[in-house]
Amino acid sequence: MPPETLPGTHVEAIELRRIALPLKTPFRTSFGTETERDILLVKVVTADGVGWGECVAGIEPSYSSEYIDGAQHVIKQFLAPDVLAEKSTSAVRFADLVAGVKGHRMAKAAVEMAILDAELRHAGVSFAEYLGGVRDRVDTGVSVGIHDDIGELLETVDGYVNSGYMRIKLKIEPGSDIEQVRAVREKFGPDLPLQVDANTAYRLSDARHLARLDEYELLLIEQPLPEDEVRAHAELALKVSTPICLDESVTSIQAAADAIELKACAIVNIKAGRVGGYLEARRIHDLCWGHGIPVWCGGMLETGIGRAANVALASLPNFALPGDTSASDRYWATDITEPFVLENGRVRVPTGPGLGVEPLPDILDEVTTSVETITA
Ligand code: OSB
Ligand code: MG
Repeated sequence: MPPETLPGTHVEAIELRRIALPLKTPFRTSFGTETERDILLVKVVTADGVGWGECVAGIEPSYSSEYIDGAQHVIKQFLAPDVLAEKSTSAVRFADLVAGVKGHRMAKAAVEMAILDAELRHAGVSFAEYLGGVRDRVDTGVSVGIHDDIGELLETVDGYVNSGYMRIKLKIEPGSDIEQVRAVREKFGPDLPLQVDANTAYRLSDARHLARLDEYELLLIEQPLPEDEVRAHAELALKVSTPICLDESVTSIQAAADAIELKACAIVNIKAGRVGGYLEARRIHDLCWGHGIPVWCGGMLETGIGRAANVALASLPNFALPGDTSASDRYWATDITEPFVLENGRVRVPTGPGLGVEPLPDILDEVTTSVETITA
């Protein structure tokens, strides 16, 4: 379905709902530990039905500059009034409509996603079909938080390998890197697809240290250096043989194009929230494809709402590596939608209209901590 065929819709109200969901196990990265997620869901109420979006901003501005209260504020004060003032809005026009608001990509992505869901539900078209998906299941990996104890790390990885996950990603930071990777390689052997994610925890001066990872034949090292140090990633790439993948640095298609041109990355992690929405995510997919740069779908510990859209995105042709699109039970005791399940290392792409999943009303009520509704 070509993008311009979206019907457009009149948004009558925007509901901002906060939910609290405890993670099954704490998730530790180089920027902190999360034990419970506080998530902002966006529901647009239109003349043609509703649409759902999920904001991936964290409680604190530690992955990027965005955080959940800021996202809710910018939606309420700036994005929602722009949308509610329009007679007819479409996801394809949303980015231009809110171009006067700089940044706040996670906030924008959540609203665009809700509008897109409403339009696609009304049109009877799934996210995957609209975005250009080519498979009905996506290869799935799992992101493993930092563990202080190597024995516990090996146990955790063993559990995920036995569940069938197709690759393991280890979160790393200085002091928890080489030994952990070596231990996992020794226990699981050379055939386990393995990669690491530093979430900006290193400096270019660590190049020789990071080159010690080379002997472990990792698929990639994700975002070793700070977000705005794109050129330094290009220098690092000359000093390590492990392919470099960017996450935090790729905030837009322009940033992706510059990083590719500078040879700062050989692989790109695509997260719709980070780049302002699923439409920009698709453009980055296409750009990378044209440059022979494989991509994979990142994750931000989403509920079934965000996961449905991520899995649809991951069904596009240049998603060549397993994504952080793990099954619901990797994160939650009870997801807010029908759970996504792992089947032979893959997760099924929803086929119903729009996201193809909805929050289950009873569960949603139970986990809701606040609701505010904005009208014109
Ligand atoms: O860097 O990919 C990341 C979670 C929160 C913030 C940043 C990241 C992550 C993950 C989790 O790695 C991936 C997932 O959702 O399974
Ligand atoms: Mg990452």
